[in-house]
Amino acid sequence: MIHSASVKSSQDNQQLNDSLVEHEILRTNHRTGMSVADLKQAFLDNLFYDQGKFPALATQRDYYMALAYTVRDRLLQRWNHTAATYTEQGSRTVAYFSAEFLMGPQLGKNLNSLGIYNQVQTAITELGLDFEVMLAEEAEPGLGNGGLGRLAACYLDSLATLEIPSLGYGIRYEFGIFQQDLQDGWQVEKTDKWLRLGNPWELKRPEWEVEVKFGGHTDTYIDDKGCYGVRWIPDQVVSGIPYDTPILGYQTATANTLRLWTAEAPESFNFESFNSGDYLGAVYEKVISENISKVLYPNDDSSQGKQLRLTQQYFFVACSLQDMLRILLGQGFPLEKFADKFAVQLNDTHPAIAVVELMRLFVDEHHLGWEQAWSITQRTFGYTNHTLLPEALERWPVELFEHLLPRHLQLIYEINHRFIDEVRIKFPGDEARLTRLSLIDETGERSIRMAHLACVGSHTINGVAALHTELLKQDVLQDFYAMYPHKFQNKTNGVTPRRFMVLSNPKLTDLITTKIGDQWIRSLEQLQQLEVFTDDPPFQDSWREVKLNCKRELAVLIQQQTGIIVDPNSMFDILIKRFHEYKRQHLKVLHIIALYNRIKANPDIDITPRTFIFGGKAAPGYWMAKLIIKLINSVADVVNRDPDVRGRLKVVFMKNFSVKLAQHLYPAADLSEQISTAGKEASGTGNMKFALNGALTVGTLDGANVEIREQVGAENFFLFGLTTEQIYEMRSKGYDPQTYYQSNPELKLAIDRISSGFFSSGDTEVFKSLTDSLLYHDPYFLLADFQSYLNIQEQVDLAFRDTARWTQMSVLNVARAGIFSSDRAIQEYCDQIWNIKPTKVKLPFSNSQESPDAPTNSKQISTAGKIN
Ligand code: 26W
Repeated sequence: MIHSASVKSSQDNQQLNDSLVEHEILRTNHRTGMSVADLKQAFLDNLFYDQGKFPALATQRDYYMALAYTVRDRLLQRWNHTAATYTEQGSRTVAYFSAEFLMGPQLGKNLNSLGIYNQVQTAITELGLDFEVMLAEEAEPGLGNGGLGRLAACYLDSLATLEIPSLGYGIRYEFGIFQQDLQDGWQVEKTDKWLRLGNPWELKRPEWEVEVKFGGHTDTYIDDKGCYGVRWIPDQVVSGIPYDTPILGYQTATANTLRLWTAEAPESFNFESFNSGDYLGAVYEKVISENISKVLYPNDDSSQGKQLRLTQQYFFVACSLQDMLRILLGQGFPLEKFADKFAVQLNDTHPAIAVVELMRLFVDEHHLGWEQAWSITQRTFGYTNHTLLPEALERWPVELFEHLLPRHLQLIYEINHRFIDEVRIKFPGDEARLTRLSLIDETGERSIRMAHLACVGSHTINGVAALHTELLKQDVLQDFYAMYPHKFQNKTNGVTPRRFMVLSNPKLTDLITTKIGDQWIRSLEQLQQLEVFTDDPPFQDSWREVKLNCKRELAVLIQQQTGIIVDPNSMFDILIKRFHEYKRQHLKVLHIIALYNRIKANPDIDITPRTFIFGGKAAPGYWMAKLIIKLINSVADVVNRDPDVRGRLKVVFMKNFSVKLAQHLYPAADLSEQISTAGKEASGTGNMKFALNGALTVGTLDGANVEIREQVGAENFFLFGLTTEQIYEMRSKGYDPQTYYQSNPELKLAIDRISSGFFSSGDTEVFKSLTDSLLYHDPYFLLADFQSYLNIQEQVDLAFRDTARWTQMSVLNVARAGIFSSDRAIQEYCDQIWNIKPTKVKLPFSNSQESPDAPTNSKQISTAGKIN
C-alpha cells in the first residue's frame, strides 16, 4: 500500500466522502434505480431536461439520447468507484495502445452488462415507444478498419469482465471508417460523420489536456550539475484532449476506461498573428492542428508512409505516455516504478514510436541514465504482430523522421547502435545479419523499420494464432527469433461472447442457458456441456428453430436493404471481411459461376439451394479489391434475374459492413467462408464468431482455422486447399496458373464467362485486369485451389441435406469453440505477458441489479487523484 497524496487527501475529506455516500443512497432511485418505474421516470426526465423536449415533439434521436443518458447515469456509479478503487490500491494497470478501436454500438451492450436489458425494454415499450428502433438509432463508432480494431474492442470487454485494471489508449477520429455505398455495383465512399448528432457515451476531460511537440530541431546544453543534455525545440505544439468512454465488465462492478485523444490548437487563436492582422494565418494553424485526429486511414494491410499517419501515431502515443506519467506520479510512485505500475501492449507497430518517446521522456525530460531508462522501457512494452504481408510492415522514411521528430531519430540511432553491438557479440563476423536486423533499412530510400523497433524495445513478441506465430519465427522475424528466442510467444485471438452471442443472438443464448445455466457467458469452455445434447432430437429441433428464426430476420433485413427476396430455408453461405486478394473473395465468385454454369448446362441438375451473402469494404485506393466488389454485384445481377436458377441460387452484397450489421449476419449463417491462401491470414476472428453461432466452416489451413478445426474435429470442418508448405514449394518451383486453366474445363468456362462480358453486358474490358491477374500471375493461388474448393463444396451440399447430421455438427462447433473466447486470450496475456492480477471493485451499497458477490456497505470511496 502506498501512501500517496491522493490517499491522504481522501482521508482529510472523510466528511465529504460520508456525505457523498449518503447522497448516493438518497439519489438511488432518481439516477441509479433499476426498476421499470425508475427507468421510465429517468427516461422522461432526461427527455425533458437533456433533450429539452416534451415526448410529443421528440424525434427518434431524442428518444435514443434520453435512453442513452439514462443508462449512462447508471454506469457512472461503477465508473467512479472503479477509478477510486484503482487509485487507492495503486493497481497495476494494462495500457492497451491501439490506433484503432472498433467498438460497435454501446447501448445494448451496456444494458446487458448492467443486467437491465429486459427492464429497459419493458419500460420503453410501456411508454408506447419502439425499443428496437431506439437501438437502431445509434451511430456506429467505426474507429477501426477490421480485425485489429475489433480485437482491441473485444479485449477491452474481457479486461473489464475479468476485473483487470486497464486503459485503452487511442485516437478519437472525427471521421471513422468511410461509409460504403454502391453505385452501379461499384463501391463509393462517403465520410462517416458519426459525431454529428453527439456521442452520449463519452466524457470530455479538458483538465487532463497535454501538449505534443512536432518538428523543429535539437540543441545540447550543460546543466548546473555539469551534465550534458539534449533539448528539443519544436516548431509546432498541439494540444491533446482526452475523451473517456466507460467499458463495463459483464455484470461486475468494474468499469474501465477507453481514453481517446482529440487534437486541438493550444489557443483558439494565435494572438500574435491575429494582432498583426493575419487573421487567416492564425486560423490556419488551428485547422492544421485539428487535422491530426480528423480521419482514420482506411488502409488495411498496406503502409504508404504518409506524414499525417506518422503524426497521428506519435500524437496519441505522446499524449498517452504523458497521461500515464501523470497517473503514476499523482499516485505517489517514483518514475522508476513505471514498468511496475503499467504494462503497455502495442497493437501492431502503429504505436511502436512509444518505445522511443518513453526513452525521450526518461532521458531528456526526467534525466534518467540511458541504461536505467532502457531497462524500464523494455520491461514496459509487449508487441503483438497482426500481419505477415510484407507490404503491411510499416517503414518510415528517415527524412520524414528528421523533419517531424528530429530528436526521436537521434534516439533511434542510439538504440540501433547499442542493439547492433549486441548482435555483433552474439553473431561475430556476420555482417549480412547486421544489415537484416538493423532498425534502419539502407536499401533504397533509407527508412526506419517499425517492427524491428518494436521487437528490440519489447520484452515479448507475440503472434495471434499458432500457425502465424510459427511463421513469424521461421520467416518474417526469423532473425529476431535467432537473437531473442525467449521473447516469442503465441496468443491465439479470441472474441467476446457478450457481444457476439448474448447480445446478437439472444435466442441461441436462451436455448443454451436453459440446458447448461448461464455461467458459460463468463467461462466459455463450459459450452462443452452441450455435447451431451448433440443427438437429442427435441434439442436438435429447438436448435434448428433458433437458426431458422435468425435466418428469417436476416431475410427481412436483406429485403429492406437490397430489395432481394431470399429463402430462409436455403443454405446461408456467408463471406464477410475486408476485401483483399489474399482473402480470395473472387474464389467464391468462381464457385458461384461454376454452379451457375452447371445449371445452365443441365437445368434439371439437383443442387442444394444456397443464398450467397457478401459484405466488406475495400481500401479506397485498392483497385483490384474494388473490382472484385463490382464483379460480385455483376454476377448477382445476372444470377438473380435468371429464371433457370430461380429457387436455387441467390447472390447478395450487403453494403456498408460494420459491427452493427455483422451482429445480424453471424447468427444467421449456415456456412462460414474462411478461404484465404494458406500462410496469409494472421488469425481471423470472424471465423470464431461464426463457429460460436453454429455455422460450419469451409476453410483452408490458415490462421486460426487450423485451431478451430483441431477443436471442433476434422469431421466437423470442411477443409480444402494447399497447405502453407505446399504454397511455399509451388512458389519456389515456379507456379504457372495456365496449367490449371488449360486442364480444367469448369475453371476455364468460369473465367471465360467473366472475360467474355457475360456479366458485364458485353463489356470485355471492365474485368480484364482481374482475369489477366489470375491467368498470368495468380499471386494468391486461386487456380491451384479451385478444384479442391469445388470438391469440398459438394461435400457441404450433401451434408446440408442431412439435417440431423448438419445440426449435430453445428452443435459440436459451438460446444467445442469455447476456447476462442477473448476471456481465454486475455487471461493468457495477463499470466504470460503482463503479469497482472484482478482488482475487485467494491460498490458502497447494493441495489437490486448488483452482481451478487459485490460487497455491500463499504464506506471507502475516494474522490481525489482518480485514474480517470
Ligand atoms: C499500415 C497499414 C496497416 C493497417 C492495418 C497495416 C496493417 C493493419 C492491420 C495489422 C491489419 C489487420 O487488421 N490485421 C488483422 O488482425 C486480426 C487481429 O489479430 C487478424 O485476425 C487478421 O488475420 C489480420 O489480418
